[in-house]
Formats: sequence, C-alpha cells, structure tokens
Amino acid sequence: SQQKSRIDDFKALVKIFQLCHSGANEIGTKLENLDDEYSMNYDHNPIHHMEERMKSIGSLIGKLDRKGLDLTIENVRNHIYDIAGIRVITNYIDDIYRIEEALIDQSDVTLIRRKDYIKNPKPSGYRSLHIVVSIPVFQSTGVEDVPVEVQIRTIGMDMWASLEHKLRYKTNVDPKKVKEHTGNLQKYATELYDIESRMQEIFKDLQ
Ligand code: 0O2
Repeated sequence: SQQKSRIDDFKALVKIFQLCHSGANEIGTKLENLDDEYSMNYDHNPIHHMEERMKSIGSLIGKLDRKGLDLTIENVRNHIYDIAGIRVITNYIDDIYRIEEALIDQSDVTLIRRKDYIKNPKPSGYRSLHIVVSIPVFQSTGVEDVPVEVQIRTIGMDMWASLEHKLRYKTNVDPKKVKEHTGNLQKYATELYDIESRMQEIFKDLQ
C-alpha cells in the first residue's frame, strides 16, 4: 500500500543518514591521524580544529527544491553529496592543499567533486576548498560507498564565513546597513587573504 511504501522510503532515508554518518567518522579519523603524523614528522599541526555536521531534513528539502527535485530516495542518492559534512579549519593556506592531497592519496578515498573557492572566490568574497570524497563503509550486510563533503579553510576564512553567514541570514537588519556591511566584507575577505599569506611567509621562514 501507499502507507507501506512511505514507511519504506523513510527507512531508506534514515539508512542513508546512518551510512553517511559512518562515512564522516571514517574521514574524521583519517584527518586526525594525518594531523598527528604531521605533528610528529614536521613539528607542525596543519589542522587547527574540525567540525562535523549532519544535514538537517529542512536544509535537505530546501536544497532539492532549489534544484527543482522532489524528495525521493533516488534524488537524494544522485544529487545530494553533503548529507555528512566535515569542516577542517587549518592554520595556514598551504595546509589546506596539504590536507587535501594527503587525504585523496589514500587508496580507499575517491575524489568525486572539487570546487576551489580560494583560487576562484565567490562574488561575496567567500573562500574555501570544497571536496566531496567517497569512502567505503563496512557493515554487517556488506560494504557501501558513501559521499562525505569536506570543506577546508583557514582560521581567517572561517572567521569571515561565520560573520558573513550571520549577515546573510539576519532578516531584521536595515537594508542600507546590509549593503554597507556586504561591501566591507568583500573587501575584508581580500585583506584577510593577504594577511594570511604574509603570516604564512613568516612561518615558513621560521621553520
Ligand atoms: P548547509 O545546510 O550547511 O549545507 P551543490 O552542493 O553544489 O549542489 P551549492 O549550495 O551550490 O550546492 O554548494 P556550494 O555553494 O559549493 O556550498 C554550499 C555551502 O558552502 C554552504 O552551505 C555554506 O556552508 C558555504 N558557502 C557557500 N557560499 C558561501 C558564502 O558566500 N558565504 C558563506 N558564509 N558560506 C558560503 P549551506 O547550503 O548554506 O548550508
């Protein structure tokens, strides 16, 4: 019946979330291990900290809607890669690419999508490296490959994105002020990038 098929779809969606969560755990462990190894071999921690999040159902529906798609298991499987997301905040700009390379070089990790908003910042000024990797998750019933989105950015890029996100989603701010803040934030994104590049040079010089 229709009721049964809806319950089956719901169960399948919960299963996708559980698999993606396990995938994020696997990737999170790999990233922690890479940071440990760097710290031991090079006396430097590329990772400042990490944040893990599962997409909310509201945000999932919103994304499908923006893509003109219904909430079906097929559409979630084929079009949504960020059910599980890990944000990696690095100390320096070079660390972003170091972490990316060391992660995708691992034999069980496959790069399935890459957007470099550092080389090509968004018009807002947003900078970050977004990669989607696929990782096998081993279960009692067999193995399944699942996607995990990894956003890698520096402390400065993260600080900027948090403030800009706040501005973007505040609805009770005077539109004139929003315009002014938006313009300033665009400028500050470039300035922060310059400062972080110069600080990296000092760090390299000291290493
Ligand atoms: P949530 O709920 O955390 O996901 P796609 O995956 O390409 O189909 P999209 O939305 O084009 O969809 O992906 P994009 O733009 O590569 O990455 C979306 C995420 O990047 C956002 O998550 C933000 O976390 C971040 N982001 C992208 N652009 C900006 C920006 O201009 N400013 C800020 N502060 N963050 C940005 P969601 O979808 O908002 O939320």
